[in-house]
Amino acid sequence: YGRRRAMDGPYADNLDIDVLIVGAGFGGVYLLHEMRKAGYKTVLYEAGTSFGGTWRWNIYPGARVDSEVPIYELSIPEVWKDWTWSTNYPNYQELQAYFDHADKVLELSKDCAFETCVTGAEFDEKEGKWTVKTVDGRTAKARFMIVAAGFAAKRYIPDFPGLDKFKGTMYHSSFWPPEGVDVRGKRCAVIGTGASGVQIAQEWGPIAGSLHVFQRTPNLAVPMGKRDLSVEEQNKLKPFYPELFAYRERCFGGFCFDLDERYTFDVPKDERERFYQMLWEHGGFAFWLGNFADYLYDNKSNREAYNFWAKKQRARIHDPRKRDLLAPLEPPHPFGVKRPCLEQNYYEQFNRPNVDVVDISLKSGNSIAEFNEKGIKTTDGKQYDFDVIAIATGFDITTGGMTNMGLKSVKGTYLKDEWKRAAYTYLGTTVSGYPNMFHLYGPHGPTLLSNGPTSVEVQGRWIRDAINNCVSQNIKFIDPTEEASKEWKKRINALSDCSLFPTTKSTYMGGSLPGKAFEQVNYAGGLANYKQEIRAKLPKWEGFRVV
Ligand code: N01
Repeated sequence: YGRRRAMDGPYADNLDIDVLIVGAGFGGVYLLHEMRKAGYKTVLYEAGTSFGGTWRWNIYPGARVDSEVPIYELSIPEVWKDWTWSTNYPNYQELQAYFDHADKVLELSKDCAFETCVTGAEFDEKEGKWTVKTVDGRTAKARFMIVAAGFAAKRYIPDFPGLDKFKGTMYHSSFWPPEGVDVRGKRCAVIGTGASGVQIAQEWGPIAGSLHVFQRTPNLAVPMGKRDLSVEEQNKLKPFYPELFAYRERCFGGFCFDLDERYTFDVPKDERERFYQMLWEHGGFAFWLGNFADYLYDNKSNREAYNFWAKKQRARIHDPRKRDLLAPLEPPHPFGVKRPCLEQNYYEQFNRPNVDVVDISLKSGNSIAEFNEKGIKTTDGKQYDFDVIAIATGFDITTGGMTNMGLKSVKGTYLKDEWKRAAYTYLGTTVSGYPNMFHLYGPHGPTLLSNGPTSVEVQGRWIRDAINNCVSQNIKFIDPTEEASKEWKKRINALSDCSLFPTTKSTYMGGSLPGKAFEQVNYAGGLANYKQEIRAKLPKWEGFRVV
């Protein structure tokens, strides 16, 4: 927070406004635009230095989106009409440029305070306003607060013994230095094989002196299907963008394809294989959220999909030991209950003599014993010496952004304490005891099971309409009841419990943080159903205390 800014406009102390938004990613941009269109005096606080949210923080080597454009962009015509991409899966640099473009055409910056980190917020029922405090001592009052902090706002670094002793270069994937790290010829390690770890490994394999990937669970990664996009191709499609953006809201995952309505074993074997092959060749999440309807619910169907995946990926790995670790014959967990990473040449990296995988799975009994001056020692007694280590162990996923900003309820309790045992929301957009506070792309929405911009727009419009209703109906505040929140929690669990998601510890089930509640934190019934469910509650404020 070193850079001084003029302490006026959105940076001023003692602001008194209609709406305060926290977070400048897709959610923040969409809602700032919507709130201003509706005529509300709105200010956005962002801890980083510009728009882009996760795409400003996650600038590790190879960081690239796993959802295809134009599906992965906002439906705001002023933003898309003059924007084109170079590829269907842009990297973080291009995504940053997209956000700069959105900032320019929508003139967003004038209402944003960057390098402004929220450390506390509480609502005064008498006044009907939030008081929000920032790390540098500023205060703002707002009638409505919108938390758009995303699912990856709080990074997670495991408490490895001796972590501070390592003398080489070490960064968490979401805190990478903008100038980069030169790994040419160096001894490198990647800890973690989520999307971040896989992407870093792909970049480092060809240039590092050596690369060791520490793998606790193999990533069941699928081919990305990245290709160049021409300006002509995109301009030809633009007249259809409005329909495309409407259609994505009718699909399970907010993409432009859906789960196939057929059940796996209703389809003859040959046709089944052809279907899998077609999904595979399409690339991206087609093999995940375009697969047979039953495979996320039924073990046998899931195994069939897994077997196809294993056959495909095993064929790419030459060394039998590495093959069995990276793409085992026996599934480490059902396919798709952890988000599959989209890879380009991840498996081929392990055919290089300089690249290896270190098995630290629970099954192996091996794990990281300690970090030391030279590198990492594992519990099987081996010492690995490194120059550079990438910690790609993820985040305090989904709930971390909200529990990390000092939110205090009207009962005097803190959200971070309330959610220690389990997270409760109502509709994935509000929390009981936090009146006139809304959140999006966080707990209990379709979030990690969906395409980000689609979720953001469905929830964003709901929030906009809720605020408009409060204002037009002269309501001081709305607050979801505890009963309604408990019912919503039951709904979240019921949707998840009939699926295979609860079989596995994953980002969907709360993430890797030791001690964090093992619970479904996403709405698993599909985005289209979610949209209908939440919209139905709005006209009569069903489930809300209205004052
Ligand atoms: O983090 P993750 P991420 N010792 O939580 C391992 C999205 N994203 O930063 O699976 C050793 O997925 C952990 O092991 P295990 C992404 O989709 C998208 O990669 O728990 N290892 C796992 O392998 C996801 O939703 C994009 O057994 C430890 C890894 O660390 C979210 O962001 C790019 C460990 C963490 O994987 C986060 O992804 C990047 C320990 N103590 C991210 N603790 C794209 O759009 C954890 N691990 C492409």
